[in-house]
Amino acid sequence: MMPRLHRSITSGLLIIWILSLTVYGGPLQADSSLDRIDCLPGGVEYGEDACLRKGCVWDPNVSNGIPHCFVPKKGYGYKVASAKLEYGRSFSVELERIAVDKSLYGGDYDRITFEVTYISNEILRFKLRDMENKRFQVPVQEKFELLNDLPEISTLAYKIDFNETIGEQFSFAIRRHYDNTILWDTSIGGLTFADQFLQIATYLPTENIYGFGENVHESFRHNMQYKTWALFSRDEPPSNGNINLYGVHPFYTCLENNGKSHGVLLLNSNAMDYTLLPAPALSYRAIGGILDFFVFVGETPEDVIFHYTSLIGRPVMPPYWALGFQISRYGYNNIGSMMAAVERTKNNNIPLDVQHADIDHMNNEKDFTWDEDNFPDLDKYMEREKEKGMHFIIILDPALVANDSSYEPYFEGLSRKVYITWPEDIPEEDRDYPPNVDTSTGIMFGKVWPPGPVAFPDFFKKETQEWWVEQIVKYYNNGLKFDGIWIDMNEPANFGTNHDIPWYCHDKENPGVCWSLHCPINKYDDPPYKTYAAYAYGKDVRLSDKTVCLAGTQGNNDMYRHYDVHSIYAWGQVIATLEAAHRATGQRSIVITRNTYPSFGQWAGHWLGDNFSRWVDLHRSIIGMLEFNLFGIPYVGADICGFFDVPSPEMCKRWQQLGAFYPFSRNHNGLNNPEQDPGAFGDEVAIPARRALEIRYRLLPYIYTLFYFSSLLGSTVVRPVFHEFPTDKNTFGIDRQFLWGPAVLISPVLEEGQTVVKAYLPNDVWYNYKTGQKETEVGKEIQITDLEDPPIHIRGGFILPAQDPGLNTAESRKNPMSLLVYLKDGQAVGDLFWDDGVSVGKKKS
Ligand code: MIG
Repeated sequence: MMPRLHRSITSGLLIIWILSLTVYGGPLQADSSLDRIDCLPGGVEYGEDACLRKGCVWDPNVSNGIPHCFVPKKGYGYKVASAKLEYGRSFSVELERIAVDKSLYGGDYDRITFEVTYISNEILRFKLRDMENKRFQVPVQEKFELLNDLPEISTLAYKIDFNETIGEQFSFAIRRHYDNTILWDTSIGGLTFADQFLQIATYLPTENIYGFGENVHESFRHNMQYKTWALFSRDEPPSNGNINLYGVHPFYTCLENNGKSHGVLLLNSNAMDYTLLPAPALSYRAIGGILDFFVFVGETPEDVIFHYTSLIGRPVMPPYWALGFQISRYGYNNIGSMMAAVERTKNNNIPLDVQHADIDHMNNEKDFTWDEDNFPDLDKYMEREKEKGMHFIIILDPALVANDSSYEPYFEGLSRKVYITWPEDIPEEDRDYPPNVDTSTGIMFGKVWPPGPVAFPDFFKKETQEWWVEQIVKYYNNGLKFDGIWIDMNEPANFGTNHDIPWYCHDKENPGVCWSLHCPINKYDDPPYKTYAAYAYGKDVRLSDKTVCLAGTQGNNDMYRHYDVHSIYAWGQVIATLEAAHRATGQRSIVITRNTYPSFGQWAGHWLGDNFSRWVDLHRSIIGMLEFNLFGIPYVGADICGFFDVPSPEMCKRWQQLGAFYPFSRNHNGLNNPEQDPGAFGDEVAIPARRALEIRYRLLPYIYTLFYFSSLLGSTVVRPVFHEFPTDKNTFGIDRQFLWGPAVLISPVLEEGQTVVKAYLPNDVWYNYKTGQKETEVGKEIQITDLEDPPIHIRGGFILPAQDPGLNTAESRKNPMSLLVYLKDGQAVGDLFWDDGVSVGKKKS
């Protein structure tokens, strides 16, 4: 035993030692293999020589994805080069590069600026940027609601500090003011600011990390074992691996040890990747722009989304009918099979609100046309159905065919110069043009669905947005009376880029058919570090794969490179499309978009893309849906019963039961598959689908109210269980169950032949929805064996507004309403938002 005095001195010293570490240093890492910043990511050139040439450390003795070659923590990065300058709510300091002989990819900046701004009490912004402030910065921030209206500051929820001594290696720490929890700590090293390679890394307070996308994460809570994921929008089905899909969301949330939570946005739209390290830690690599971060220091997890959406903008309020069930398929091919699907659904008494029309309803895949041979009187059919309460959503692809002399929308766009062009710095002879087009336009043509070369509208131009709105309104007035718009292929997708024999080429002798866009070699199409957005597909794949050339120019006066704005291609498109839909229909309308980026939820919802009829896709759809709720895009759902491949009746039944709880609930099918709408299989699917949708329709007033709160406060509609129980560790990893708002817990069947659902009930009062019985076992996993209907529990203390279901929302809205009251300690509360469901309303200020 130590004498008392001695012991207190020892612990006093210990406290000082810990403090000195937490102020400027990282948590002590017993095992340095847990926090390695990979020095040769992508593995293009790998080995000890390559490692040492970059000035990194080589360790041959590790496995399991631990980097052999890593950036040294000390002696690499930047040092403090000036005194801190303070201005009101911001400060800045200059930094100077250390170890000028070491460069990972060349082009390093010798001096940069670290700039910190207190946006609000809960939102901190910090930038690492070029001193001249000339590099590309993400334009979507123009429509960030909060930045246009900064609140007063009173007490900051955070602190940020760094060792200000000139000449000291630069790193900083961000702490929660309340309890000093370190939220960010960049002493892990690796800071790099080069023309085409920006890297930053931080220790994290816990392993409870959620978000980032759009990727197919196998679990909602991140795997921290050196998992790297790509971020660069791409026409890529949700399949396997660390690939990136259609949208980009460099936003994560972290649940701290005491139930408090924070979120972090990296506002960068260049190609990127991110790695989760076991320390726990996180590293980012981007190949353009600047490092522009926002930290949201909330209280609860929901509070973080409230602050996040206060910045990026609150979600759009969908019309009531858009919460009804929807059917769709690529390849009805004629009006008869579309009508048959609608009739099958109705004849089975399955509630149905929306019928979609995919590109096969168009005339040769041309926007603003329809195929009057195969879809005769589609306009009249739509009008008849709409009288019965149905609604229609039509698809639009961005690229327009250029070689059809009768196609006015293209030529109107041409005269208004709305298309993406080749840049002046790529000489005429290096530009790739399809045969028989007018090359004097300078347009960068590509190839998508229509037969012939296409041009890509550049929605960063005001002129393009106006032209797009006019086309849509004109089409509504002269063509189809749609209610909502589905915008696809806006990553933007191009077919066969850089492929000598593209997949659509069935006649190699015919260059008019087999031409595909080939991008010349240049710094944008061939950056020194290509990110996992390319490396995930192989060492030789270029970033322009499946899209247009990154050297292309966009924006007024060609102010942007496609390289910088690729992943936000659809930004101006979602804004213009919603505006056009409002103008055309005079009503609220809905837009669903495939490409998304932070803030897009202000204008649109999202479907999770071309999934497969596989059991694992049911589970993954829950993860995707939870993530998009964190991203401020709560109107989301996966294609029920799967897009590619053929579902078994059992799978389609279980998927209908799950999909009845997607905010965007649509059964959608791919080309050439057998019919899979819920009426197509007979009673085995039709009856459970109807019963599940009747629950949805009964609870529509509740979910509509959740959307109202979401549009007002950003709250999630589909909610991770831990958002309501942030101190219950058992909830942190749950991704096979989800909540609707605070009170409805859905525990779906996700496996083939499953006879038992193991559902965790957090420690609270829960009622079985079907039986109305109060559960006796809580705070543990229960076994549910009645799987005839989707297993649902309602939380005590809540009142759910409800309405008897109808065969569509026009019908259900005429039915009696009721309040479902679930008591806890003899009490319950609830909310109801109710309106006509279609008025446009005013944008909140
Ligand atoms: O490359 O329009 O994700 O929902 O049915 C396929 C046809 C193009 C992809 C969309 C899908 C849609 C399909 N589209």
